[in-house]
Amino acid sequence: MTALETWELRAEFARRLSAMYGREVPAYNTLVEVSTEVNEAYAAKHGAEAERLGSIARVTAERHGAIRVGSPKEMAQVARVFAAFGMYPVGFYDLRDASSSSVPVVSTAFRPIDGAELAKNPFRVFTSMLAAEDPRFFDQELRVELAAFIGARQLFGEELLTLADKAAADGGLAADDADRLLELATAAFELSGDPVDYEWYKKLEAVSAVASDIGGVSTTHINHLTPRVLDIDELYKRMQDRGISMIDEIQGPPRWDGPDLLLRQTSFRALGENRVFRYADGSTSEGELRVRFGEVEARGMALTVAGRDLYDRMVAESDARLAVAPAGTTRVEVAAGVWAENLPRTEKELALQGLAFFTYRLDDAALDSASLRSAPLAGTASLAGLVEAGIAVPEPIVYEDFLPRSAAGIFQSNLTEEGSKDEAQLGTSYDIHRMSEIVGSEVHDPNDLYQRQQDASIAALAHRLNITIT
Ligand code: OOG
Ligand code: NI
Repeated sequence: MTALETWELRAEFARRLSAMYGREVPAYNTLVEVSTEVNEAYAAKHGAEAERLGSIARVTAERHGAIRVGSPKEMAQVARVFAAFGMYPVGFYDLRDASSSSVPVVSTAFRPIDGAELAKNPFRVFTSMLAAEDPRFFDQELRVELAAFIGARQLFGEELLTLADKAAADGGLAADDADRLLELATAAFELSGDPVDYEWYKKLEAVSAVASDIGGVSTTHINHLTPRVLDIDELYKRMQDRGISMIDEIQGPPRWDGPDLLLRQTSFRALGENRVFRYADGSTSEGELRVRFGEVEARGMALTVAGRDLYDRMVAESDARLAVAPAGTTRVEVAAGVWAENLPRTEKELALQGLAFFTYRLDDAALDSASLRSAPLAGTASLAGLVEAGIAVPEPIVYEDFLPRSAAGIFQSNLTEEGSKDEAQLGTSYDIHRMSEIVGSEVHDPNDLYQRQQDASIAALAHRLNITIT
């Protein structure tokens, strides 16, 4: 029997989770179906351009999942499970203070970090940990109860963790072990039919529906699984046409006539799912919980730190203008205007202004052109000069990460209650370093990963041209 390499394990893990989630939340299958239709239509219309930010094969298989755990111990364990699939922690998101909506979690995303691995299968999972000791959300009594409840449960069994460690150490597994790993890992994220303690669940729900979803039950589950689509506005329309009502607007950058940037997402509330509740007197009854939803996303180019600063300023500017705009004006309309005023409309300009990350391809035809042959490149050349001359062609690097404000918005898409938060208290502090300690390995800074990819391509170009690029 043949062994499975890490990326094959990852692709199969994503497939199995997708099959499971489709059985659990049938609207997800509709979403995947409509996404596939939209992608096929888009590819037929745009040809090779459609593959500028990833091959059609990659985009069709592409998913991100979202899961939520309750403690540093659970976070460290889930990191071992994901490492088996070549998925490593990238980025730190503190959603406790994200804009107007606040959720009592801190998060990272587990994903492949190397270009070749991403191209083979980019499966990623946005993973949130309940900030169960943050006094702004949980009073002393609840903190003690939460720690006891979460401390007593086991989300990931020993057999799963041992197999995961083996897969990570060996870069894959023999077929039998691979099958067992996949079976156990998928099952760990299945919605449990175990009875839910009604009073405990409701007590947490009064603080936050996210807190009850995480700490109110003794297992974890996929919260959503998100396909990638090439035209999210078209998808939004087609879903509405099918009678599935989406949240009010698409999160992230507005639609505009320049290149796709960062990440645009939208979601719909899933239907209630049957759960069994257990009451204080020991009796049980059937009930319903609405905790999961459908989400879809369009991915664009990764922005540099300067580009991201500009993006954040444009978001703030859009908010400010919206606040004084005539009634009925939408955020998206306002934002589209702000973008048109502030952003260059071509990849080449974004590259020249250092606003987005690129790899650089050598255009041999441009290099061979007569004028260049008569005046060969000197010992050094500027990247901008090479781009202007058409010798170095910028190819966009796709954004592989998440946006904190959109994430907070997505969290809200199945919440009906506001929840409560005591602003007078001081929050517990978390950052990317603390998250690295919790996870047990370095949480990568996404900017470093994009920068490394860009630098490597410039170095390769310099090597081929036998010059120094400044
Ligand atoms: C995660 C929400 C964030 C996204 O795509 O931004 C997220 C969650 O609901 O657990 O998935
Ligand atoms: Ni998501």
